[in-house]
Amino acid sequence: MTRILLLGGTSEARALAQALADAGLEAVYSYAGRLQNPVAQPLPTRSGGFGGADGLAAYLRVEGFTHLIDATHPFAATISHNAIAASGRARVPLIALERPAWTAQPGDRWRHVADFAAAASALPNDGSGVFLAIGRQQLAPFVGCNHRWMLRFAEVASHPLRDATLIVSRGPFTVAGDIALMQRHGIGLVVTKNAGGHGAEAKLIAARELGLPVVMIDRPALPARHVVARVAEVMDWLHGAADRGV
Ligand code: 3Y8
Ligand code: NAP
Repeated sequence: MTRILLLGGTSEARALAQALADAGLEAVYSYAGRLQNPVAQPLPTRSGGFGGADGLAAYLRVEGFTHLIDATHPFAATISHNAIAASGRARVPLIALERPAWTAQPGDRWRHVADFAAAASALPNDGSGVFLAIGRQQLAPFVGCNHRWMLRFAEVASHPLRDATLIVSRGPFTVAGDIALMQRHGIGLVVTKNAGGHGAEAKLIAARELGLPVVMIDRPALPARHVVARVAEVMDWLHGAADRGV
């Protein structure tokens, strides 16, 4: 009997949840519990950490899951490491659904950096307006930088930056909306994670149309695992596994 644990938190995870529900497969959608009111899902949900890889492995065993799907954000590296370890310990097959990284298009002015500290070091420190579109968890490296910040969080939260305007919105974002936002706040540069997907790419298209430079933070490296980019590939994997009786 197939019973799936889906580690979510992205628009792709929501699309996969709908496909699993439509296929009548038994599945549970898992949130980290970061936000007060996450998007509703067409599956039963659970929220909160598992207590590391061992906690996740125990949860898989005790709850009788037969398949583990990691559809978390490319920058949610800890849970993805834990999913790989827990899959081995609990002997539950794992597949990752991960959208391809964004690649620069004609007209883009991107500078790739390896991490958040490198992004802070790449800034001009000239007091200009910067759209720091990375959420709230990784702001410490930017505390000493001399800029007028525009931040965007999914929910109201405190932050360590001076001279900052906080926009609270979880998307979906539009190009017109992000162009208007950047013009209204006199933005001269955008900092973003290479999240990929369509849920946050509006700001990149807006920057291109405004001719603004983008500091693009590359994804953290993850160990080898079975990764696909489309919901249909996950469904094929599940049907294939079911046919093989795993
Ligand atoms: C809790 C609840 C959907 C899912 C929507 C996607 C799109 C909007 C892009 C910008 C960038 C940012 C942030 C962002 C995106 C989608 C997608 C995506 C970036 C939700 C969700 C949860 C989270 C967690 C939240 C973080 C924050 C990051 C805001 C759900 C809405 C900035 C990432 O403690 C915190 O406040 C943590 C907040 C992690 C990063 C940060 O460090 O602040 N996402 N985002 C999930 C959970 O509890 O498990 O899943 O519906 C999901 C979405 N976030 O179905 O439409 O799919 O990429 N989310 C970043 O990319 O830098 C916004 O503003 O342009
Ligand atoms: P993270 O740093 O990789 O994980 C930190 C801890 O949070 C994990 O060790 C685990 O706790 C718990 N956790 C994370 N995702 C979980 C899930 N889906 N279900 C249950 N527990 C989870 O994660 P993060 O970057 O904070 O992201 C948290 C959530 O927000 C994820 O669902 C992710 O998909 C979503 N999200 C993140 C970003 C981003 O920029 N990071 C962007 C969009 C959406 P335990 O160790 O106790 O098990």
